[in-house]
Amino acid sequence: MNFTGIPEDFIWGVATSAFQIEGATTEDGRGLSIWDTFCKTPGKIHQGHNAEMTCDHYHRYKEDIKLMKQLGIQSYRFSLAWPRIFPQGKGKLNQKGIDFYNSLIDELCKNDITPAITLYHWDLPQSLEDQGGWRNRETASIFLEYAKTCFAAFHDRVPMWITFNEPFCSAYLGHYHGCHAPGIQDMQATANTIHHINLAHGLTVQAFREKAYKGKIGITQMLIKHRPATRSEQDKKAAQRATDYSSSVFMDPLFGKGYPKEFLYSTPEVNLPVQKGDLDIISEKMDFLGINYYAETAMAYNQNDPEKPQGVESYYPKTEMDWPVVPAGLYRMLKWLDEKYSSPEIYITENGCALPDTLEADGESCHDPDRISYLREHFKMCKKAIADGIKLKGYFHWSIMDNFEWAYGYSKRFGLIYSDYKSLKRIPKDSFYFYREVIAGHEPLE
Ligand code: IFM
Repeated sequence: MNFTGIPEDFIWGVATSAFQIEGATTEDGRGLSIWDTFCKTPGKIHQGHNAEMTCDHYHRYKEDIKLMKQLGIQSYRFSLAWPRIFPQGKGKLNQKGIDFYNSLIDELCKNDITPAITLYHWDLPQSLEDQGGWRNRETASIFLEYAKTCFAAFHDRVPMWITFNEPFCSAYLGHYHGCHAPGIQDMQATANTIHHINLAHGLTVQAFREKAYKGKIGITQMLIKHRPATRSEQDKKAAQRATDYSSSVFMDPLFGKGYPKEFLYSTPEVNLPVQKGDLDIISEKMDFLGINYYAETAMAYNQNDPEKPQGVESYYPKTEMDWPVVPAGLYRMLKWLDEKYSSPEIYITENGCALPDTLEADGESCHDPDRISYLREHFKMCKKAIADGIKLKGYFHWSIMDNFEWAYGYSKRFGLIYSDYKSLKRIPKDSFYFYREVIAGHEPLE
């Protein structure tokens, strides 16, 4: 009996990424990534933290899979570290990298947990960055070769493939704001990155189709569908413009709509380096769309600079990331996607919150009631969307355990499991047990 009201075949999972949990950054032939370099750049990461050890998942993956089994998830979404497989990004393959992921995948299968692979979660090999990184069109073809190698090695056990995680972050945070690797601040570099990642995605989907692999392939987007602060036409336009900037520029070309005109008009100083045939490649049909939902923001018209809509305050509580908790925004987002992009099959490939979690004096427990209510409210929105007929097929919580939160280092905790970074002990939080009840079908999500 399932009391949740969410269909039995809905996939419940958790998500991580290689750089954030693996550690072992210099072991078994792994090459450097742009994030290794960024961590060494003074002032870029909170208190100079790095990911050399992080959760040491590279050595402890069996223990972590045991915890996943206890949690009862059906699927585990993780990323492959490109520099573990091709230390220089291309050329000589590192067999030990392939061996590690084979062992991880085999262990998951042994435990009846379906592997879901993300090919790129931000750790570009440093030697490719040295040749222009994502600003260079050539990187898209090199990515394709890497992706083909991964398909050939793992396709027999992996039914779900995600080409890219959150191109938004690689493009804007990495190349416009400069707060992520490679730390560039240039709008033309951002536009090049957007287009070349979109292109790499399309080439990869085509290659997957050519081999007729059995699994499904899609992409994960961090989308922000901004809502207008008021009903005024100007605020509506401002919200639309902000959405074009953050989301439609990634989504529209994937769904055969080209780049949003508003984006092109409002950034006349930059050129999207589109060549003949690119848009056809980019819009190669995917099997599903992955979305990472964390927050929604209200946007208002900016009198001082009409081209730059401004975010406004609202009443929602905020997480440790200062992100407003807006469960209804998830529902609005799902509706928007369903309507605008002709009802794609959707997975929520990340959702979660950073909270000021602390261990109890016994060192064995961590009470996180706010995460439980966060989850409950977001699950209710999933249920509502499914009831509306939206093809929402699964949910992956970010994250199974606290880990290296990029520029914030270890200062933000997103896990269902508390990570003690000194002892490397993993301590399930109350939300771990709550999620287990949901997955088991016991929690009426009302
Ligand atoms: O930790 C990140 C993850 O790598 C990508 N999505 C958002 C998460 C929380 O910031």
